[in-house]
Amino acid sequence: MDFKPFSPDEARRIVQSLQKPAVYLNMTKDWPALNWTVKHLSSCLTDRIRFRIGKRTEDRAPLFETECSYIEATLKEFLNWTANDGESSAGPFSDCEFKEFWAYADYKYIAQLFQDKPAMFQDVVWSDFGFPGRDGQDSTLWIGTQGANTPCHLDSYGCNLVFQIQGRKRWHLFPPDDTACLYPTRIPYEESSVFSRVSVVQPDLIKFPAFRRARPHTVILQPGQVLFVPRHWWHYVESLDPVTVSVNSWIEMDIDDEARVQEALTKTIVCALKSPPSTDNGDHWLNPTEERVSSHDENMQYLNLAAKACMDKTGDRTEDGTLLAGSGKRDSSGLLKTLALNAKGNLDVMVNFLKVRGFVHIRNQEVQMGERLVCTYLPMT
Ligand SMILES: O=C(O)CCC(=O)C(=O)O
Repeated sequence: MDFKPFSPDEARRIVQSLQKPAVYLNMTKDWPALNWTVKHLSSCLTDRIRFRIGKRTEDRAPLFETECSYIEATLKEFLNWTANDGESSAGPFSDCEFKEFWAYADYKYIAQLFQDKPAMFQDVVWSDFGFPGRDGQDSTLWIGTQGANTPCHLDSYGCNLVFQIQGRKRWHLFPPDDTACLYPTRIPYEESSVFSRVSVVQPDLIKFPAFRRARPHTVILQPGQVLFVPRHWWHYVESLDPVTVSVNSWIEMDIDDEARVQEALTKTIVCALKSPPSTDNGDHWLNPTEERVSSHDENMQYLNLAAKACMDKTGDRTEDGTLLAGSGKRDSSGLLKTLALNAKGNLDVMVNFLKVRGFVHIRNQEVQMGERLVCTYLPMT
């Protein structure tokens, strides 16, 4: 087939209206990024990058990034390791038995990786999907071995287009309505990701019985195909072939304004609960993708900005022009400044605030127990 099955406008309309995952075929034949095999990329990118390492054996608990080991190596060394012939140098991978471990250079911003080769950005042509100007600069790159996987999570913002370049990946997708069956948690904490406590390929059904009711949509994504992941669909992703490469782009949506407020609130709560030293806080709760723990003041600023942007759009203000209904000290400009919040202390203010706004629902007992944490969030019913 020489022509593309959808015009950019048609492809975009599908992205904006479809509520189920879908795979686009025959849309990328002329994309230069089809040549982005690891072999090709290893000649463009000679710096060391960080790989996440895991054991190939499946566990009944998800392997979160907080529990992985990491190796910094070049793509050449990675490629030599995957060849597994013992002839060429695998650098830091040499200490890792190829048959036993997988490696994943995941979630790498192409804008950063190839900042000295900006011409490469145009190799990814999202304008074919009706997003003019969107290219590799707005995309992330994922390079893995067989068995490399991303624990089940949902992305708080936008929807997602995923271009498979080398090897195949199996995607296990679950609709947003299955959220309760997936036992959501914000620990490990990463802004914009809600993780599931269930290992979806080896579920512990004694611990997570409701998972039986989850409705997986499974698809194997082949090179050249583009997967559309609608907003708030959960996904667990595993690499099936010896080497896999994919590129994705999260497409912002108007409704993200609200999600930004939810995320800012969640961040404020999690940091407030987990930052103080306590017996509950010995775990590695911060996902390695987060640079550092932000201060309460920073979180409040972030929350205010998010709320302001959201309310400015919806025009939802109180009489005196204050943006946020509810409690909490305010500074002279009416912005929320502090909330009574500490690890074991009074969360009522925040919980009430959340409920008033209808943004999130917090399971009160879990918050108050403060053991494992903490605040799962569920859509308000
Ligand atoms: O490819 C993967 O391993 C995960 C990708 C992912 O989570 C995403 O694109 O949102």
